[in-house]
Amino acid sequence: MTNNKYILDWVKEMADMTCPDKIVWIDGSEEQAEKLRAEACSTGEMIKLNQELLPGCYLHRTAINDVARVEGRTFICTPTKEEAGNINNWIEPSECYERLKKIYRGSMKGRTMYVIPYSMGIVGSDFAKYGIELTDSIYVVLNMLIMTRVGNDVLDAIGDSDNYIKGLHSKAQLDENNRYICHFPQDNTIWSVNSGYGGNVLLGKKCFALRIASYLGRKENWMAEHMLILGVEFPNGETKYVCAAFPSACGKTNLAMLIPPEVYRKKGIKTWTVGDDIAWLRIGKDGRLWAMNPENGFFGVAPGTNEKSNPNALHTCMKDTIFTNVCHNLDNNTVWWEGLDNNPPKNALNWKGEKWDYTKYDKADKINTSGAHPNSRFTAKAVNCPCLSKEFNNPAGVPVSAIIFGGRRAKTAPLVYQSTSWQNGTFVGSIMASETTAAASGAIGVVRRDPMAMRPFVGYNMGDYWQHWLDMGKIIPHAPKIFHVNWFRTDDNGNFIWPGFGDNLRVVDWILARCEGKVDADLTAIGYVPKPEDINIEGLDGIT
Ligand code: SAT
Ligand code: MN
Repeated sequence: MTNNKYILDWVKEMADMTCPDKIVWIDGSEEQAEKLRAEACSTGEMIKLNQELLPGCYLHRTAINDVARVEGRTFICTPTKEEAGNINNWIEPSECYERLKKIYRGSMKGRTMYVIPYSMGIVGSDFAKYGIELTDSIYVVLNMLIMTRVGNDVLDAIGDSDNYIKGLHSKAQLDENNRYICHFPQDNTIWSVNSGYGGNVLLGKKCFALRIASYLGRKENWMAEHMLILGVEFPNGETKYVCAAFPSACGKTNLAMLIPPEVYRKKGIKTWTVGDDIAWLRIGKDGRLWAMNPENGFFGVAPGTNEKSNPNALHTCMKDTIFTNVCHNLDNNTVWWEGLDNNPPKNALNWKGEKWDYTKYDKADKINTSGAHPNSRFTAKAVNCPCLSKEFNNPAGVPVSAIIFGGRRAKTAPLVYQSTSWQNGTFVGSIMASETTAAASGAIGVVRRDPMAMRPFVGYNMGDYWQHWLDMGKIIPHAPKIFHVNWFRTDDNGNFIWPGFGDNLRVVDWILARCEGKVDADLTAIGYVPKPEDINIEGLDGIT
């Protein structure tokens, strides 16, 4: 534990308000985690899966009304509305605290409050930032143990300072009308109540590592971005890194873990995952931009993950994984989701826990007819990923050659183009748009503007965020080049034109060649576009 007076006083104050029966400090030990897993299984909060086929794996179902981030209930509580900007929801901080206190009061009665000290980034490193999450959910504890670095060493690293992010989460009654995900950037505070869904309650993720961190980054001259980090190793042994920002459920995990096409593998080209969702970017001593993944695991979308689309993700989630809202195969006590294979289980429960009849599946009504919820997830450990970069635990991160923006666009946006400068690249990021997915509640498939894939995640005014991008451009001596991609263009019959997945490396290859000045391009009104012969399509069927 700790003698830190700030922490002890704050935990007491929060406990006095929420009235838990007891308080348990999470120490990061396997022993304690195992006890919590057993307790969650005994209450039905989790189901232990077939330990021969899926060792260390569990299934959890959220409440039916609680399956995605709720952007309409997410608030940036800065002293003035102006600071939060016109894209974020805003409540004045003291008013928000008062409103939420009423909901929190007594909400943990009959429950345990868990105190989770966690680090975003390598504990003790210059780039790490620390948080403590208080929660009444074992599911949250077990997910945080996978997604972040948890334990007493974090308390040691905080020492006697008050420099940590104070997160309070209570499931309360899971009442969607009183669901609040609130951020108080000036107070280093996050309050989340009445939800049990990942993105709303794993406070180290979007709440801290993007919303609060983006605010801190602006103050401290660095950037917190919704980006994967991918390494491409060339036969000469050199590895180049790209960061790519796509909205939720647009394939960041797939690109981060891609397997090179055969022609590339034969040449000895390899790819390595550093991160699949969040990048913290800082200027290195060498004047380049360096990226670090603050997380320690993957909270990936299950549906569509299969041997072909993402074998590395599939392998990663075959052990030590918590599945959320997937389909439960009762014959062998394993899990299934749409797009895993063509063998839907005959004897199964759907994501709601009801008997499921796969023959009734209707693409137009996935929520009610699919086995797995379209936003069902796996929480898996980074160390179990077969293509994890050896730089994953390097506290300095990796140097970034290119930044890639992209969205899901059936029409309009071409496969790839390059901006003409950092300033122009900032503009390209700012005009990003994508068709909405199941990762957030609301209509699906509607084109919406999503600047830098950060629309739901900027912890302050979007205009100031763009200014911060422009300002950073002025102080990074060797800035990465900025590109835009779209894997999702369709033909007149609605079929994808580009094969995607591993073949996306062909585009990344061109991008890296551009960064090295190895390949020419045509300058157009939107930026540089490749000469057709410069995208390597060797071994690709049907593309001419
Ligand atoms: O639900 S999360 O916010 O954690 C994942 C995502 O939407 O990108
Ligand atoms: Mn994300």
